[in-house]
Amino acid sequence: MTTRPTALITGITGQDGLYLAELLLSKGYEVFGLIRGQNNPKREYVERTIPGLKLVTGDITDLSSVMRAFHTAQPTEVYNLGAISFVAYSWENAHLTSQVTGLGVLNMLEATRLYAGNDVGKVRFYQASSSEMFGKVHEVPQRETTLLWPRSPYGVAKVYGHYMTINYRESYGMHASSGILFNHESPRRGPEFVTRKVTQAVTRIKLGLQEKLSLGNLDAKRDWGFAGDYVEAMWRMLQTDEADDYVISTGETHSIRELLDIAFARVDIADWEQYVYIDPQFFRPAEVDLLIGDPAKAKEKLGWSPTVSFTDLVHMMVDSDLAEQRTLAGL
Ligand code: NAP
Ligand code: F7E
Repeated sequence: MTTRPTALITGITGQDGLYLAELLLSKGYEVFGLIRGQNNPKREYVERTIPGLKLVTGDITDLSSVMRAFHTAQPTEVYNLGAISFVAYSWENAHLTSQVTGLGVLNMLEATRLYAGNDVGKVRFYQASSSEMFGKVHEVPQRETTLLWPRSPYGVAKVYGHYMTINYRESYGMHASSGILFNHESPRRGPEFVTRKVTQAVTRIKLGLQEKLSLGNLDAKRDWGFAGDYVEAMWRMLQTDEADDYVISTGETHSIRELLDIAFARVDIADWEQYVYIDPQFFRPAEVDLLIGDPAKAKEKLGWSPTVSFTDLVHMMVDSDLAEQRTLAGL
């Protein structure tokens, strides 16, 4: 008798958790999402958006709550997406970020190990590592072997989780993989991140609901892809015979200025400079350098490639925000 594959996803209320849950449900998985807090305000939204998903309560900083979730879900695959993920916030909350984004990974690995017992093949593990680990980059483009030199408390915490995942793989023979994901965005991206901040503001300016947009470093560059593509890569990593680490990226980099060009042009505004203001509060104590990933290994070993171009991604987000802002404003 074959058992139905069952996934436990942490970070279920976040952008990637939603896309991954949809993907796995479409593949016939039973899917459990770990949701934290006594009355998480996003619970109703998640339940409405992903019918068929089962929610279990727990917090990745609390090992016994995670163990309880494992016993309820009985997972064959675990995706650890839960984290404090906003880099700017991590300087102001470095300790908390270390607890959640760093030590939370240890709790998830330990829960997986204890749950699997002597049968390490019982459950496979995915860790959401990040291009922020490359920080002060030592090689362009960055690949799996590039030296890690994080430039934010978030990046440091991710490096801890990354090496702990490798350590559990090597120490216990666990099928534990890390995806070193470069920035990925979508209409579900949190509004604190620059792409969504821009697409929301552009549509509100177009509709006469907002007058200006305050930003930080317009010369910053990122390798931006579509979140829907990137969760497919996570799943593929857990279907391989051998666990490993993979860079997931587009191989292209674009500046915030290019993002502004494309987003404003989508709503027929050519002279965006008149709406954009530079506000020093959005500059960071340390920026990462030229982030651009080389996804060759993922292409070769996982058969994975991105399918959405940067321009199409920005158009997708602007179109979605325009519809949402119209509805919210009753237009
Ligand atoms: P996101 O939208 O910020 O979601 C983060 C999730 O983590 C939320 O569901 C949040 O739940 C949950 N969480 C926070 N603290 C938690 C805790 N103590 N216990 C359990 N869950 C907790 O992030 P995302 O963009 O989907 O990214 C998913 C993962 O990939 C994160 O680990 C992120 O660091 C990593 N990553 C993201 C990118 C990217 O470009 N998106 C790139 C590389 C790596 P609440 O709603 O309850 O706060
Ligand atoms: O910033 C610049 C800012 O906050 C991108 C997370 O998912 O990806 C994400 O981290 C760039 C930075 O994303 C504003 O200085 C300018 O250079 O959208 P972001 P991030 O920091 O790259 C990585 C891979 C992760 O792992 C993280 O979890 O945009 N920027 N002006 C601004 N950024 C923001 N947020 N707001 C501004 O006003």
